[in-house]
Amino acid sequence: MILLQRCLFKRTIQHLYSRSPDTAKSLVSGFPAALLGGRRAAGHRSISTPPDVRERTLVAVKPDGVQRRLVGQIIQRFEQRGFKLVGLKMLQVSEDLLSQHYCELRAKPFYPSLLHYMTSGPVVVMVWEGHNVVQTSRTMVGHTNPAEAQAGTVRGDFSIHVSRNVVHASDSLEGAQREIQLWFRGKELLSWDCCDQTSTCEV
Ligand code: DAT
Ligand code: MG
Repeated sequence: MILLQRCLFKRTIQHLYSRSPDTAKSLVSGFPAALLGGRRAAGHRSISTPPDVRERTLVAVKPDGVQRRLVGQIIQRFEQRGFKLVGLKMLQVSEDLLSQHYCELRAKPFYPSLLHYMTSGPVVVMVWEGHNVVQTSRTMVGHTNPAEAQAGTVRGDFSIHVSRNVVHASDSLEGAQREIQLWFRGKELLSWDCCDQTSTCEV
């Protein structure tokens, strides 16, 4: 019976987290560790911290990918893997936004041609959410240079040259956070419950 209560309570809090994290935090802070599963004292992730399925990353289909009608296939790979789409838009990107996005590359000799290529047509930019999504997305996207990218990765399957490598994915948690804030306004990102969430990840 206690186990059932814990389970129901945990589910309620998780649901609340997806809608109102602040309310959920203040709610759980008033409950004893035992009711939350007894995990706090053992040093495991407690229910008062958001579950890591909320990790998010930025993925963009670059102008060459859009021109070659690869948007659908790229989205399909992330859906198929089990990640959740929480933001999506198509835009003609400005040089100003790009220079912030690629601020670390400004001194590189290829930077001017990178800017020219990235502003040559529309891009489709999206935010994906899920367990370990930053690192897994990088693996799915493949090596920066398609010549070295493994078959089965997006770049390994759809591209041959570093200057036209089809897709972007954030390279770290900090990078993802910075890039998501750069490309999206808060209200453009949706927190929603995906019906298969418990089938793709233990929450
Ligand atoms: P990644 O996109 O894998 O994170 P990056 O951040 O080092 O790689 O570089 C950003 C983009 O710049 C990359 O996707 C393609 C372009 N680029 C990188 N190295 C290049 C090179 N040597 N010549 C031309 N373009 C390059
Ligand atoms: Mg990069």
